[in-house]
Amino acid sequence: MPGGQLHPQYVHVPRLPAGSQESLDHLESEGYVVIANALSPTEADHAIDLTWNYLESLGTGVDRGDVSTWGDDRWPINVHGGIVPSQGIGHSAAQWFIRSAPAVKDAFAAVWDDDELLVSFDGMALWRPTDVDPSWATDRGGAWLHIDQHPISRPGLQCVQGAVTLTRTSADIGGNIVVPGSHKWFADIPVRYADRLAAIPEMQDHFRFPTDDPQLQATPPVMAHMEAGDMMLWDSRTVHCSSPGPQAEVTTDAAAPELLRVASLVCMMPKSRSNPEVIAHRRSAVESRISTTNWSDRWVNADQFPMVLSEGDPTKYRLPPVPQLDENQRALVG
Ligand SMILES: O=C(O)CCC(=O)C(=O)O
Repeated sequence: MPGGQLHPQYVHVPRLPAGSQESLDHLESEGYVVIANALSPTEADHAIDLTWNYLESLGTGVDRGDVSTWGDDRWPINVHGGIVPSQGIGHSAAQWFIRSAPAVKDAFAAVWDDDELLVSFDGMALWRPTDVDPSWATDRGGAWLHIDQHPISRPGLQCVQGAVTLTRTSADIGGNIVVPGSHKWFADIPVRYADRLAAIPEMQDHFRFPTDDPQLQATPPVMAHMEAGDMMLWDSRTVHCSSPGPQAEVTTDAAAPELLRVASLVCMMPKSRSNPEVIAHRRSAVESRISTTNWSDRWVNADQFPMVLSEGDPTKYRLPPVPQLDENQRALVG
């Protein structure tokens, strides 16, 4: 993989029912699993509509029917070329709709054998068409293959992340890529990468894998096929990122432009891992519409990410309205 190039294989893996033993077995052995139909195709389409409502209500002039309004001057701040992590997206109607789907919770409840769960206030991967503007391309996988768990301060299984795709994946477009079985490399990272780790604060749950790592070289990443409404779950110790497809070629119809990829980041962890101080922050985050990372056991304000603050002016966006949550949703806040 010279120069950080990666060649993910586009694969069809079993799409397994939420909460099934097969799904848990796949997650444990491979470090990831595709859950079938977390949302129905109709619900996925509805969630795309809600996502556009969010984008159009930012007050910057984004219009879903006019691709000339999708430029960076109007689009919410995005990182890695494709992820919108802040500007109220974590409390958009789209995100609350998706994370309230029963199958989403069933999948996480089975992972933890616990149905008292807290949900992340994560953002979404929104990929604009690269034939219209090549600079909209998401970062190539080799640039940011990572795990989302500190290898020293958080030993063992701590978190399982999720991405519900609202659009069907294809080899052309790309999506989330994972390195099968790489969660099993985690325990050796402090030994193999002591110097690299020394530079990472213990509270920072992000570790980038160098692409010349011999284990990575020997294990090609995969991009799993997913139907609209499917959810990928992956262990935070699994090496992953997103990447354009190996055959990235798309053609946009200017009369009916579409996003290439719309995926909701969603993560649930047992409430027992959190604490009253974090929960107080989470309750107030709903009112102030602050987004978070995947972790719900620790308070991490995604609107304050240095990467977000350096990418644009956060004050120019109108926030979505304060979500009116039902009892089940309030339980997911804590
Ligand atoms: O699916 C994606 O766009 C990448 C998500 C990811 O790498 C993450 O949430 O850590």
